[in-house]
Amino acid sequence: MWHILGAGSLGTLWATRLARAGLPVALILRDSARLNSYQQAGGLTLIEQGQPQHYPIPAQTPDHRQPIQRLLLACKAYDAANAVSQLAPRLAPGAEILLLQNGLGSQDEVARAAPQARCIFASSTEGAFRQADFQVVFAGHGHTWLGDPQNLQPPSWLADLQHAGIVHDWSLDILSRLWRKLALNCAINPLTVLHDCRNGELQAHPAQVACLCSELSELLHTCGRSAAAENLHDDVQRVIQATAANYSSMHQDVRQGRRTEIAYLLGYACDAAQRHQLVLPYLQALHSQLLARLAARGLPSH
Ligand code: NAD
Ligand code: KPL
Repeated sequence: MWHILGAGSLGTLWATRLARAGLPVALILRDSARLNSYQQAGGLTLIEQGQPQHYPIPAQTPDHRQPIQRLLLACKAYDAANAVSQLAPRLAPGAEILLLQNGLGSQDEVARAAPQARCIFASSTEGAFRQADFQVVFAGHGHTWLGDPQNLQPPSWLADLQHAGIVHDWSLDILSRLWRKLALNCAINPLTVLHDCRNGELQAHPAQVACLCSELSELLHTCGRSAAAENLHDDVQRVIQATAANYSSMHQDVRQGRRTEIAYLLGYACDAAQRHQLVLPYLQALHSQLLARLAARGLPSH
């Protein structure tokens, strides 16, 4: 049984694909009010290439008694540890938790909240967004890397993902993948918020992007993640071009007045620099400017 916490964008994308492959799935929703709304909707809808498909997947609240063997955690990084603490009494011996959160920091918080479970980290380039409550658009096909820094053996259920058409690889160095994605997000997302622009418009600010990439590379080397620093600037420029017409996820969050994952992206990078007594003036200034912008919009700094 796949227990999936969070019926947002990625939770829906995973739940619907696993369910249509005939695998047993149960959604865990926040509370009984959310469960009632879900029951009124009658299930999840996934929209692919404009075609909606409905999936009446069973759902429950966190206080349900069913033991959990395999949990897909599909909430934002800032909700992850609390969500897992709530479910801790239900985790069966040998339980596994698959963490879909972007950035770094939440993985350690979850591991502390559920020390008895095996935590498998994921880094995904798939894209999905909520069109309405319980209706999600599969916006960008991509790839998901999974890995466990403490146990390099892949879990047996990777075959389920294959069966469900979830394109993935088992990574022997998932932390480098997460650091690389964090660096990409730090080089692009905050600047799109500060310039209030699409990713492609950052091509008008090449010096800022180059400075950031240089400091981020220095940070990656210092943190022992040299592999994640390789050709960072080229890759950032490639992503800016490839996603030129898009607004970054952080830009979308800020525009829609939603809390951002800043503490797990730029905040995490600045904390890591401070821990290593590394002075990265450009990154730190960017962090301060971003915090000021969020505060001006009444959004939290963490
Ligand atoms: P989302 O906001 O669409 O969905 C999160 C869901 O979790 C929400 O429905 C929320 O109500 C639910 N939730 C939070 N706490 C809960 C709790 N205690 N119990 C039950 N439900 C709870 O978020 P998302 O876009 O799916 O993103 C999830 C993570 O995946 C983020 O870290 C994000 O950065 C990452 N990510 C998202 C995408 C994407 O395209 N959406 C792509 C790559 C990575
Ligand atoms: O992942 C992204 C995001 O918007 O969060 C990209 C497109 C890579 C920009 O950083």
